Amino acid sequence: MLIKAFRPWSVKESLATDEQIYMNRRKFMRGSSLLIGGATLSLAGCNSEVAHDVADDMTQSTSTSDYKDPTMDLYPAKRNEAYKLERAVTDETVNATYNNFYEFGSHKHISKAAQALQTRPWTVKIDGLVEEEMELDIDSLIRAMSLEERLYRHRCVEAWSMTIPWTGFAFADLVKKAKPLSGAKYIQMETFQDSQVASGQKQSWYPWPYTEGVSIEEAMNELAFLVTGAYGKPMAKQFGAPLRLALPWKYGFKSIKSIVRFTFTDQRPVSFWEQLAPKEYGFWANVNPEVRHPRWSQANETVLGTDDTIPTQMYNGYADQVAHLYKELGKTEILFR
Ligand SMILES: Nc1nc2c(c(=O)[nH]1)N[C@H]1C(S)=C(S)[C@@H](COP(=O)(O)O)O[C@H]1N2
Ligand SMILES: [Mo]
Repeated sequence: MLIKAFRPWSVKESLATDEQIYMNRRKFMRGSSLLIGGATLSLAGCNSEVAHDVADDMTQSTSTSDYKDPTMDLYPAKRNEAYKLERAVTDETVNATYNNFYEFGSHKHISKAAQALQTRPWTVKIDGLVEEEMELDIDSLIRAMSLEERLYRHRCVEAWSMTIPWTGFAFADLVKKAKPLSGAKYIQMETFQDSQVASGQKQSWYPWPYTEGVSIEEAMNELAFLVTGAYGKPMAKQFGAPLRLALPWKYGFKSIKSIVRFTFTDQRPVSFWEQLAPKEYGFWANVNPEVRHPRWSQANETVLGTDDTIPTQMYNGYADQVAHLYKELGKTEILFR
């Protein structure tokens, strides 16, 4: 019955995931040895890993609340009614069993594997062009911030979408805490690296750790949200506990999970996906139904947990809040890039 419920978007997924990325990667490797060093890989190895993870998934529990989190008392946080939506919230079970988290496998059924991630103790480093570098314990950080709940749309570049009640705090508050120097223009973020718990990180042809970047103006935008919880409780590991980003006007890959580091810099960061496929996953990556991904249309999206396909909106429906950030940029190419 689950299989049937997943069919609508698994069609889309087959267009968009590993084989093509993998083939692309091979093309890329022929042109450059920059990122891969002496890595050897085989398609057979890659496939058996996927088969293993899918088998795992068939026995998994869909519960997301077994883990006792030390910040449990902060949930549910008060909802900020400014971020209400016209769409229904995606069913938690659907959302919690269909995740993109390459550290735990290059397909969507990683929720069981992700339970191996130890989210305490967890330290977040703030470094680079800041007044003073800091190492923050996650619980002190979360308790120092003011948590609220917001309903956000989420649009993956693979043309599926969902709606999530995230809990977290404004990215702007972290930027203020960091006290960036005047030369800082961008923030690079980094995910944990530990191939003992995240077997995907043994796939050495990927440029681990996962990184992403935003401009300081983007980080200061009211929508940029650092997420600590979902569905009224501390976030389940597969969502990117204990701290992930939500940038709802950008394709989902910008919303980096399980962050351990924020580096303030004057250089535009080159993200994990941009290193792998720069023609497909650019820096800005704003949702734009008019600009095709090189391999498929972005005009519509399949809504997870339903049979609906709906038109995608410019900036994923958040043009009022963010369009001004990009008025200097050219229309098609750069809106996607
Ligand atoms: N560290 C890390 N962050 C990540 C990813 C990933 O593979 N690793 N996948 C990205 C992509 S492509 C999407 S669509 C979203 C998926 O978030 P979800 O599983 O909560 O839907 O996480 C993003 N953040
Ligand atoms: Mo995605």
